[in-house]
Amino acid sequence: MRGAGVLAGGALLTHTSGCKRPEASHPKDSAAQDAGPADYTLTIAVTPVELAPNRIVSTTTYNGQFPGPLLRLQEGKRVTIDVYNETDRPEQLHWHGQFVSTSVDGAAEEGTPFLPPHGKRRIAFEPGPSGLRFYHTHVRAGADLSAGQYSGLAGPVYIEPKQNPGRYDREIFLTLKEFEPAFSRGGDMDMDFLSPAATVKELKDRGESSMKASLAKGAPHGFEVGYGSFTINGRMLGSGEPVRVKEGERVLLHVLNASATEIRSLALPGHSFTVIAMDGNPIPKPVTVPGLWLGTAERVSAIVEMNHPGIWILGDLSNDDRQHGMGIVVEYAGRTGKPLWITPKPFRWDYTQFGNAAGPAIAPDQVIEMVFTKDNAAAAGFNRWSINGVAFSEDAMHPMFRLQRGKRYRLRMRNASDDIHPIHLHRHSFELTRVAGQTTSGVIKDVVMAGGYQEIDVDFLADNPGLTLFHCHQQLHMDFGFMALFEYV
Ligand SMILES: [Cu+2]
Repeated sequence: MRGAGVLAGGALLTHTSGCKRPEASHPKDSAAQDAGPADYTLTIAVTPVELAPNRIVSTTTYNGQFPGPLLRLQEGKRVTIDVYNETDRPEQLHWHGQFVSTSVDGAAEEGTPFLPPHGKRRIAFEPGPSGLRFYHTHVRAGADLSAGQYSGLAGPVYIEPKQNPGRYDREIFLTLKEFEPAFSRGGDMDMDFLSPAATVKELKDRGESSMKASLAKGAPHGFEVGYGSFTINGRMLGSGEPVRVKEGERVLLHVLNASATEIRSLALPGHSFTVIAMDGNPIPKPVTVPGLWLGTAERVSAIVEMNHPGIWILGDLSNDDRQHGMGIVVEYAGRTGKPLWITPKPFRWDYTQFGNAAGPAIAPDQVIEMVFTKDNAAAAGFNRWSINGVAFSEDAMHPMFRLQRGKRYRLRMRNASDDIHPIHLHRHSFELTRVAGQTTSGVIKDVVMAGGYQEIDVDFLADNPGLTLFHCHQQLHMDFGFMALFEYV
């Protein structure tokens, strides 16, 4: 454990059960769009978070808790939210996966106003689309590991559909998150789990020769980030309440990877996962898989049939990360004993298994080609990332792509690096249409992992005008160039 951010003892833990708080305790904001109290209040402040007994970290949170409060909103029903920033630095609160306007979306690059230090902003919007979304900070952290998504600023959102609310008896939300970040040279993340595994020779040659040239000049590998503690719902494995189940129950898990930088996996010995939605959007038909993989900001909703009584660890496939906390105990009623982990048979994560084998019914009006490149350690020891040769910078935020409203675009993403990039498009969803050479349709997402030296196509309709941010969701990558803006009116 690192010294600076750690407090001893459990007494300082602030535990907030709800997220509503009286309006009167804060000054009125002149820009408030609605009179009266807000539906929800979110307060950004530095607070202690107890990850395990006697393991308390100080980090920035929403309402003094991690994850931030689960917001259950209703599709299309206008909601007002007061956001207080009680920290010393400007903040942005991003409504990930929702079709909101640029004034609310929570990205300075799109023009959303910052939440000033010790200031307040009231926002209002109509939630949508339905399903599992989330909110998180959207500021540049750079070399500051207390800022951005390295902090505890993330919380789940569930948007109830207009029709058919509450189809399941029991829902469990699981937010995966690491704490105590530290810089390292080179990472140990599993990069060999995607299927199809086909790489593109041209991209591989390009990436490898660039890396070779950098190392030949004596450059070290660019910085990566590792973590001291790993949690599900803010508690290290064995420290939180177990998931208590009964034999025969069908439990709907809503899993959110709120990591700043890491790809996560999840398995439960003796059980399988029937995936029904990805990034909150129903897939064409349920598909049963032995385990889950999620890039940063990805969500999976899956039903687990509790048909294997015992005390189990629902945990990450990485032994090291699971042993440092990335897991939660699943406890069947009437069973006792030590939680058991059994490593599942190796499996690959194939997005196309969740979709239709045929391509999309509608052809795009235009194909936008993008090549992602890495300049090893080129930005003061950090890897610098470029899209079509341009590294995004706060000084030059010109839109890279001009679109036309109402047109359908295909993004052909070509990854000339060996890293996996969880690519995110703001304020829109996209449909996966080709994954590493495999045609597909019907899987609607807002983040997708682009595999090392692979190509992936996604289609989207330009139907939410204004500046739209496109970026890799890996905080180190987005902070060092891996962003671009679309614009249309
Ligand atoms: Cu990336």
